[in-house]
Order: sequence, then C-alpha cells, then structure tokens
Amino acid sequence: MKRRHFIKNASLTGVGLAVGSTIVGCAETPSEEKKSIIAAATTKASLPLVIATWHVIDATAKAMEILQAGGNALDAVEQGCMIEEANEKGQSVGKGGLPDRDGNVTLDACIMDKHGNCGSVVYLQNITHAVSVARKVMEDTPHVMLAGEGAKQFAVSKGFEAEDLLTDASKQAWEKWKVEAKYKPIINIENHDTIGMLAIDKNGDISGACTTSGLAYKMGGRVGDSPIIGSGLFVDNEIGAAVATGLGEEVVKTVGSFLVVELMRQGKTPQEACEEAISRIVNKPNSDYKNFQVGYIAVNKKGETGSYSIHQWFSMTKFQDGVNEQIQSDYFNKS
Ligand code: SD4
Repeated sequence: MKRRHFIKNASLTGVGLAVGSTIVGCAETPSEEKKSIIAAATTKASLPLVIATWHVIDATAKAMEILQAGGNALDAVEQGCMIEEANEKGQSVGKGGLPDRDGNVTLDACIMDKHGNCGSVVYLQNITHAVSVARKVMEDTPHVMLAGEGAKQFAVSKGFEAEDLLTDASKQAWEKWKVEAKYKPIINIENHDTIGMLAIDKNGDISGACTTSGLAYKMGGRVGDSPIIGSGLFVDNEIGAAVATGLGEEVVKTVGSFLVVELMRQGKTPQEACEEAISRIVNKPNSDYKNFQVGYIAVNKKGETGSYSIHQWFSMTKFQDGVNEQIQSDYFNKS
C-alpha cells in the first residue's frame, strides 16, 4: 500500500525549504538526520498551504487546487478528505474501510472552521463522505455531533446516497481475520490510514478535518478519537491547528489535538508542540507505547508546520509553494 512506503530523501532535502536555525524540537543538539527533518517540517510559510497525515498527495492536490483558485480552507479540507473517502484502496477511510468484528463498516469524521464552529459524525454507516455529513451537522443543525442511525437518517435527508461500503477486498480481509479473530486494539504501521487535513487559505484562515473507518475489527459501537473535537482535531484560528492519527483511545485520554494547539499558544513551535503531546503519552506510568502508534501534525498561524509520532514510519504530506511532497516524521522510539 502506498502509504506504507516513504519517499525518502527527496522530501528531506525538499525544494524551497528554508532551514530555520532557531527552530529545534529537542533540548539536545539535533543529529544531521533530525536537522533535516525539522527543517522540512518547519518551513516558513507562504500561503496557501495544506498538510495531511500519511501519504495522500492526491488529497492535498485537490485541497490546493481549491486554495489556489481562491477557495477557503474549509472547502479545501472537506474536498481533500473526500478524495481518500472515495478511494476504495484506502482501507481505513470511507468506502473500502475495514469493518468492525461483525463485518460492519462504521465511519467517524469531524470538521472545524475558522470561527471555531464544528460538526462531527460517529458510527455512521453506508455513507461514503462522512466528512461532508459532519460539515452539514455543523452548518445545518444546532448540534455538534450526530451518531449512528440518526446520523445516517440526517445524511439521507440531506441527499447523501446510502450504499454498501464493504468492498470485496475488505470483506476478504475480514473473512481472513475471522479465522483466528484475534482482537488486538493496537494500531501500528500496517493498519494506519486515517486522513487528517489542515489548511491555511490565502487570507490566513485555518480549517481542519479528519475522517476514518477507525480501528479494523474493533468492537461493535467503538468510536475513536477522530470525530472527537479536541482529541482527533482542533482548530483555533488565532493560534493554529492540529490533527491526530493512531490509537484513538490514547489520543482521547490526553485530549491530544487541543493539547498541541494550547502548547503552541504558550509559544511552542508546531514541532515542539507535537513532540510534547507525544511525550505526555509515552511518559505515563506503565505506558504500553511500544505496542501502539500515535502521530500528530500541526500548523501555526505563521504557517510553520510540525509532525511527530511514537514510532517510525509516520509521515505528513505537505503542499506549499508548488511542491506536493511526503515528509517523513521524526519519532520518539529510536530503541
Ligand atoms: C481511531 N485514530 O479510530 C483512529 C484510527 C487511525 O489510522 O488513526 N487510523 O482510533
């Protein structure tokens, strides 16, 4: 799968990337490898820009097309995420997402705009574009979150088409899983794909979105961090925005995306804020971090960006200054 592979050096020495010598993500002298990762992740802004979790260059390209045409960040993140929701090969998002243990594909998504308005859907079934339903919740209801059958009925009432989201490939994977049916609520490099996207438009306004089918073979009814405002996503147009991927339970327990934004409010760079939010997880007494992955990406109002994860193989896709590239994230567990 494309998102498991990394475009290595091209992105680390990326075209047009300025090395910000004042921006360091750790107290010790950074290694050469880390310097180039930090440099790539903290480019000074030229707007518009868009970043997303994992390797999703088609999605960031769509978002940038909207931004370049003078569109706003909210439209950009929605339509960017929709590319991955419709991509049947992505088995953690929208159509083609891996089901829960009972064979049901259930989606979680949210969206947040420059005014702090937000909408979210949880345990949504049979509707591919969960992110767009979340936007409708934000714009057309007095609520923030709709769940399950109510969310689906709302979507259908808004003209969304109900369809079967379980593709043959995902059904086959589920059938294979059922042979042993080992339930390990662990997300690692093999089963990530949730897309979280943050954009700043030409006016300097920020929006974000996040959409997922969640943890493969989860318990029926399980909801992760991705639709929880403050956990999977947070946008504060004065400060910046952050979005998470990985084992949602760990993100929820630390209100991760809100934490990253608040750390930026206190003066940390996006890179430093992502690193601190990861350290809150791994430094808990008895943390089992060796067995799960969490990754954050963030952008501040100046358009500086950062990304960090517990383990290797997390990446961010960034489109800025005409360059749409995958940037390998620095990570905590080097042992
Ligand atoms: C969840 N955070 O449901 C999501 C899963 C994820 O890549 O990010 N997968 O917990």
